[in-house]
Parts: sequence; C-alpha cells; structure tokens
Amino acid sequence: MSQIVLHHYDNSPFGQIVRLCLAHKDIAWKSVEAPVITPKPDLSVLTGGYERIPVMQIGADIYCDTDIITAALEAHTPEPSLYPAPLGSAGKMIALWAANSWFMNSAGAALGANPDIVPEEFWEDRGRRFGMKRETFLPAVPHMQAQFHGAAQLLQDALADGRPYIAGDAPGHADFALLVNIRFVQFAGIMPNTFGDAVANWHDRLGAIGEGDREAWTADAAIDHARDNAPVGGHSVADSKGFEAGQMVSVKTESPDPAAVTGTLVGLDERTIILSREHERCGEVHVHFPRLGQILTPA
Ligand SMILES: N[C@@H](CCC(=O)N[C@@H](CS)C(=O)NCC(=O)O)C(=O)O
Repeated sequence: MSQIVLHHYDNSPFGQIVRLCLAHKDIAWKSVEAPVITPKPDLSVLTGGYERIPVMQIGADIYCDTDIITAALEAHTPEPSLYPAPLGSAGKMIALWAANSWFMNSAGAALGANPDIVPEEFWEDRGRRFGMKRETFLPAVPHMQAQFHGAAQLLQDALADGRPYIAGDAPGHADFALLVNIRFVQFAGIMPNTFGDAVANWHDRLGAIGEGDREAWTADAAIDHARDNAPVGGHSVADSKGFEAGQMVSVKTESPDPAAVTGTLVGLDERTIILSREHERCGEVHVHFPRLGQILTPA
C-alpha cells in the first residue's frame, strides 16, 4: 500500500504548512528528515534534482512544492477540505500570497533580527539558490520589516470581526500559510499578541491542530518504498500548450537556483506538470510540479 511520506526538516516553514494539512485531514504520515542546505543526494534520487523543502511522496509519485502537495492531499482525502466554504478554492489564492510575497518579508523580519545566529553556509546556500545574499539582504531588512508589518495588519483587519479562521468557521490551507509567517517572526522575539487578541487567539487555535500521526523513516526506506510501487498513471498532455506527451523536458523554479529536473513529459495542464523519470535506486517515479512558479522548457 502506498504511504504518504514527507521529506522536510522541523524548522521549515513550508514543511510546517504541510504538517498542519496532514494533521487537519488526520492522515498518518512518514517523516524523512532532509538536510537544511544542499546537497541533498537522497532527495534528488526521488525528485531528479529539486531540492526545496517540502517534498511529498505517495508511493512512486513525488510532489514538489506546497501548491501541488496541497492539491494531492485534497484529492487523496477530500474531507475535511483544505478549502472550506464560503471561500472555497479562493483560499488557495490567500495561501499563495502568504507563501510568496509575505513570506520573503517574514524571512527578512526574522533573519534580519538575528543575522549572527545564521551560519555562513546558510547564507552561501540561500544566496546561490534564492538570491538571498547577506550583503544585499541585511541592508533591506528595515524595508522588509515594514512590509511584514503592513501585511500583518491585513491579517489583523481580516480577523477583527471575530471569525475563528480566515475563511470563517473552519481552518484550511490559507490559515496554515498565514500562520507560518507569524511563527517565523517569533524566532525574532515578535510574539503573536503583538498583533492583537484576534491574531493571538487564531494563532492558539491553529496551534492545537498539531502535526498528526507522524512516524520517522529513513531516506533509504522512502527510496525503497518508491521502488516497490508503480506511479499512478492516467495523465495527459493538454492540447495547445506547445508540448507533446513523451517529449523530454526540463522544469526549473523561477529563482536563481540553477537546479533543473529533466524527464519525459507525461502530464500537463494549466495547474500541473508531471514528468516520468528513472533512477537505479527507486525505479520509475512520476515527479509532479505546479505549473505556477515553474519554467518548463524542451530538454
Ligand atoms: N514554493 C515552494 C517554496 C519552498 C521553499 O522555499 N522552502 C524552503 C524551506 S521552508 C527551502 O527549500 N529552502 C531551501 C532548502 O531547504 O534547501 C513551496 O511552496 O514548497
């Protein structure tokens, strides 16, 4: 039977988003600890070179990026939804805003207040892969702090009417993606009650969700698990997207990170890219990416 495996590390904010999603859906999962900086050779066996965290695995299907991971979890276990009414899938738009523009400013507010506890190898890795170079990042911290607080005010305003969660009565992906920004600045000593009671209470409600039924696995166990399963098929490449099924393609994130994943295109539509790849340790896997934020080119 295919297991759900999360490749992550405990302090990863994006990993926390997925752990909250798993707990919310009451899904049992296997935890594989990945390194905080590159290289990540075991992870790359499965992904083909994508090294961001988190990566989720269901058997021999590998999901890169929280956008596609949340879509896969929603398909796997539809209830309770990550996109509760009345917002429905509009909650995804809030989640993507929280995980993109607000997140970089949260990182600025958190890391900028503690630049000396960040090891040199971290700056080197994030500079090369994310453009976060110490010499340009630190002078921009006051601006990022102001942007962080401006965005936090939007959250305060939205919760001020007393709603328990951002979409209303039930939590979802949007809450989890917003929450990790508040958690990130706690690292810099900025506590949730700085933003008022509504945010502090919302933060505590979400904290009660925890991270579900977690069991530690080794990277080897996850790779063996992929080898013992076959990827789920049935995908197609939509017409008029400029690509054909069976073509060799590369996928690279929209960032300075040079890492690209090459494979055979087996699925493509407005939201999803799926490549088939093989590696001697894991056999055939399907690597899934969101279409948003990825550069797709012929290989
Ligand atoms: N768009 C990605 C962003 C993931 C991301 O930036 N993750 C950070 C950690 S939370 C990362 O991978 N940092 C570099 C690393 O862990 O090597 C997603 O939504 O999953």
